[in-house]
Amino acid sequence: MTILTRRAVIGAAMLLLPATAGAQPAGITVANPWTRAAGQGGTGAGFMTLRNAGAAPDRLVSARAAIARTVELHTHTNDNGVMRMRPVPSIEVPARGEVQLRPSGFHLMLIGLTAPLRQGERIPVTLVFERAGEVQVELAVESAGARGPGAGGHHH
Ligand SMILES: [Cu+2]
Repeated sequence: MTILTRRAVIGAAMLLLPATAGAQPAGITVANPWTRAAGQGGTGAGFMTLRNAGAAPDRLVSARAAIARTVELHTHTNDNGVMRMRPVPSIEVPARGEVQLRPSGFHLMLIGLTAPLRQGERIPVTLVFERAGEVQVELAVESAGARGPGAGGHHH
């Protein structure tokens, strides 16, 4: 019993360290990360605001999530009135500025969900920045038709 407890405490301490180390020197902060409910095997989209407190621009170059086979960076383009998604190699976060990932704009595409995204859950995602390195976020799962963070539950 004592050994089990000690292991649990050490395990929890080790889990906390990378998240803290990744978030602090970054200059990057993330506001309102959210996603929509989606089914297993399908795709999900991740939205958030990326803020850069640093004096140099940074860029989001990749992302990964345990719940998705792969995560791509996408944007939307208006192709003669038809909105289409396409992958982009990176998303720039201007110096002392911010960029929005939102419906009809930049977003994370979670492809090949290994489990459903259920409303009310939080989905851990690792963002990888060119300068800031890895930043951990948790997407709050809103309803399937939600248009913004924290808004999904109020429509029904
Ligand atoms: Cu997409």
